[in-house]
Amino acid sequence: MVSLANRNHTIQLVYCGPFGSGKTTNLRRLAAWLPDRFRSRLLTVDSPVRRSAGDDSSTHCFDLLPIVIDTDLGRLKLRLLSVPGNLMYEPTRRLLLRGADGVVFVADGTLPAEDNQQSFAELRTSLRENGRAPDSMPLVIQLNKSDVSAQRTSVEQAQTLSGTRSDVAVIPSCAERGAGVAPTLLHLMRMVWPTALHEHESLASLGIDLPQLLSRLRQRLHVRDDEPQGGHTP
Ligand SMILES: Nc1nc2c(ncn2[C@@H]2O[C@H](COP(=O)(O)OP(=O)(O)O)[C@@H](O)[C@H]2O)c(=O)[nH]1
Ligand SMILES: [Mg+2]
Repeated sequence: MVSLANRNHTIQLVYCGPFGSGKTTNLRRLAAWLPDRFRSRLLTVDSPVRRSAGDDSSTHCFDLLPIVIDTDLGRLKLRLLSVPGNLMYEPTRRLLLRGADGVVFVADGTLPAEDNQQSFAELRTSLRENGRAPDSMPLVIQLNKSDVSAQRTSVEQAQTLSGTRSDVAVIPSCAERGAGVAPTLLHLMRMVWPTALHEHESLASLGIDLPQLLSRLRQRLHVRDDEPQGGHTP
């Protein structure tokens, strides 16, 4: 007998990247497209740490957006998290990355390539410290702020972030306007699904395959099936 608890499955997707690259904006966009605002509400968690004495503004800690997909046989929860890029939050980042099934690295096209590289290196360190092999983590690189004319990180430079990996797509985006946001998530799900199925055998009991899952996600996000998915693969 399958217990109800076994019918709930969670896939954790973590958005990382430099401070201000657009991680929260990605999740905000997705939250605004989802029809069920109640179950899929964007939760922003602030830490009570004060920057200085007398400052009572709390600092931003992380964002959480659940996307629930029900099938006839159970429920799949995509847990989207955005984690701060700066070093101060390394422990939070490490904790949230521990359970990651996939990662979106949101690079900031308006930053010099070295800044994106440094943030990416920190992501790799956090993964390694969790005992996760950075090179086998399902990963999509989003190159954000494509609307700004003064680009300081090119698509080619973004592509080199992942080193010799040939399975990592770079998706140019303007998260502010919503462009590239859904294709990034859909592409990451494509990368994550085979590994997730392998690692959580119970996922198979949901009776949903990847094309069905992507189609359900597109419906939820109002993306047409024939819409180009974007992305540059080497
Ligand atoms: N020009 C432009 N600005 C953006 C874009 N995406 C996000 N931003 C802005 O960049 C700033 C930081 O975004 P935010 O999502 O808070 O960054 P986070 O630190 O990665 O969560 C905000 O002022 C956003 O409005 C974009 O595609 N183009
Ligand atoms: Mg943020």
